[in-house]
Amino acid sequence: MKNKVALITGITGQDGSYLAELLLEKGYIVHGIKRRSSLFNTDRIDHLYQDPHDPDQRLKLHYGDLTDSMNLTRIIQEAQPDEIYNLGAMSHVAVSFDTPEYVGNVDGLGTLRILEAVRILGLEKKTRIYQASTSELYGGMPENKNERGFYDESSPFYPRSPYGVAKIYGFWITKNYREAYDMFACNGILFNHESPRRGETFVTRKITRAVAKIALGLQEKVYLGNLEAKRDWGHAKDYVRMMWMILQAEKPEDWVIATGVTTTVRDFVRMAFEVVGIQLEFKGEGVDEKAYVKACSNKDYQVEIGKEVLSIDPSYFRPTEVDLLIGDPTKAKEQLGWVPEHDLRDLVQDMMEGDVQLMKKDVDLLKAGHEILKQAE
Ligand code: NAP
Ligand code: F7E
Repeated sequence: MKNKVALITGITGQDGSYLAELLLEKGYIVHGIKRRSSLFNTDRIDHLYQDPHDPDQRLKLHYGDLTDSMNLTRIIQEAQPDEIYNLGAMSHVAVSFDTPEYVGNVDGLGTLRILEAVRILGLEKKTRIYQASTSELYGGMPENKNERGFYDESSPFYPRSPYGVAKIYGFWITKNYREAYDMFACNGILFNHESPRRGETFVTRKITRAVAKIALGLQEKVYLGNLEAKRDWGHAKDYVRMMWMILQAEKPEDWVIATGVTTTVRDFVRMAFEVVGIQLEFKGEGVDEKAYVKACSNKDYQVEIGKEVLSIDPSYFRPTEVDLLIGDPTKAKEQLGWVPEHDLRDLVQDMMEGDVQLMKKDVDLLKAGHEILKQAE
């Protein structure tokens, strides 16, 4: 049987890397678009791309950018994909306030460029399209939750950042092309999902990296912004499985993917420290809130009792914040049979294990450096 062909924009990102793994396991030929950068940017997919000269290599990378229509059209023409997953985006909400025009171009118009290229090439009936929509569309407006207290497929949108506003264009243009041209184009409205491959400046990964470093004596404390914010955090591995399921559904539709549980940033911090046996005590309020070590039960990670390990830096506050997100994945569970394999505790454990291993390499390097210096003396 002929291999199915997929094209992933954003293949070098967290989700793109897990999705590429999944699709290769399923026997797909996977084309990915990577940006040119002055440093290597393929760390997350290098393990999938051992020998680029092997003609049987099923992962094929193309240089490209979502701001370049001609480039996108050429790649789609060459690949003739059965499925396109449009995951490429400037995905950082806080940064979108600094680069609003760029975000509009990439996250909003970029989606249009993909849809229009498929149409121009006459592939509307062949190519199914997944658009990476987001819970940021809801903006956390409390009055827009359903009667059970969740955001679902029928909740109104009220984006609260240039990122959310750009993604709302992506959402509606996808829906419009589905209706106007009868294309199999779907939105996955995904709530936050994390993993050991999460970008280092998103709050979960910033926390797990900092906690690992603090436990190993490599960092004194971490500075965060709004600890009250609540997010519905799932594991990226469970969410990329849903992206594929959405494109295998009978009809093109929009789907909410979430866990249905919401947690504060403060509690995520607590859980991450608990993985390394450290209990915290939070004291103070607002910008004066701090966290101190209350108990330390793991002999491998001895941090002094009473040590201050967290402070607030107001520069991380956003001009407009999304206070609380919680999603209702009932439709995806009932109609597509989605069963997530990870809960928040597993997720924190997985991320902490990844970062402790990573930071231990730094400790080993430091020790090796000291050894060499000692021998040279
Ligand atoms: P990510 O780790 O930030 O990855 C984004 C990817 O997009 C990277 O491969 C990046 O390339 C690429 N990219 C950025 N600008 C581009 C451009 N101008 N042209 C082409 N590619 C570009 O994001 P993620 O967490 O994997 O998220 C995947 C998608 O889902 C994004 O669209 C995001 O907005 C959306 N989403 C994410 C979440 C979440 O919680 N993770 C939730 C809902 C929706 P570089 O590697 O070169 O930077
Ligand atoms: O922030 C608060 C911050 O940057 C989460 C993206 O994948 O999910 C992600 O967007 C919360 C916010 O993710 C810090 O104010 C506190 O309330 O990890 P984040 P996000 O903004 O929710 C959605 C669904 C996407 O679609 C996006 O692409 O944590 N927070 N202190 C902090 N956030 C950061 N980054 N850094 C802090 O120091």
